[in-house]
Amino acid sequence: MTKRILTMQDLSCVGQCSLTVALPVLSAYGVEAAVLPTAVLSNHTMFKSWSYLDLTPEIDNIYRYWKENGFRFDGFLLGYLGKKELMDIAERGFDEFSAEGAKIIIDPAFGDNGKLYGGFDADYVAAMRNLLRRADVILPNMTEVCFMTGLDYREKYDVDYVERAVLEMRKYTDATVIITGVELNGKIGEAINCGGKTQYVFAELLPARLHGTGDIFAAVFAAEYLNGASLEESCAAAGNFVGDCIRKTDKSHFYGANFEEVLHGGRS
Ligand code: PXL
Repeated sequence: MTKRILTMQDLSCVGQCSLTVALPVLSAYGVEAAVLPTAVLSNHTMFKSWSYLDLTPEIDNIYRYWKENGFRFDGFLLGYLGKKELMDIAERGFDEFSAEGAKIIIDPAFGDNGKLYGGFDADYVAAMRNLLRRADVILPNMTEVCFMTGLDYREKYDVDYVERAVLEMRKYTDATVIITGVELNGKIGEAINCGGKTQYVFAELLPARLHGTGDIFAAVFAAEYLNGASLEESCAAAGNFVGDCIRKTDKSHFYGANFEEVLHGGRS
């Protein structure tokens, strides 16, 4: 049976991130994608200005009809939510709409490169950290781990630092911790920890850092994982896919990665 996933994140009308990434990627990977848009933005927040329509007030209504129609989801993929009030709403969603054995995958999606995205603060970070106790798998990057745990953020680090980051994160959740975008020994990859020894999956480190690659990674990972791939296989598939997207992205394109051509079969 085709798996059905509910992805909760914003809809940025322009910008190749969150739902405009998750929907096509999940579908192309053979997963039925349902959406809970948390907000509509004119464009993502790495542009110089943006509008923001909060959709939180509509969600009660949406949930009411989902309940009436008896919808259930095999998985949840959470990304950029936008407001801390959405954490409770997400928990209600898990409680009311999980199919048996449903997997909850959360990408905290509030920061990168040592900084919070525009509009986020310490309260949001704390609320996200609290939500992570409900997850089966979490996909923070190093910036997000540091904000959530108080670990000092570093541009350059060694494997001991990554192991510390994993242990710090484990204090807040029993979920599988997958730290994304880990750079070690000239490669980039993921540190995967389910409580025992940390496993690493690496790919080629490319010179470009593009916006939205975390969202692409999360969507591929979630689809592969729900379809039965192991954690390592899902990370490898997602990491390689992101690498291909970066290679396909024109140098003059500054606001996202070219995942479309890769989905379309790598046509250049
Ligand atoms: O890619 C994460 C993301 C998602 N949604 C919005 C964003 C960002 C990152 O800045 O601004 C609106």
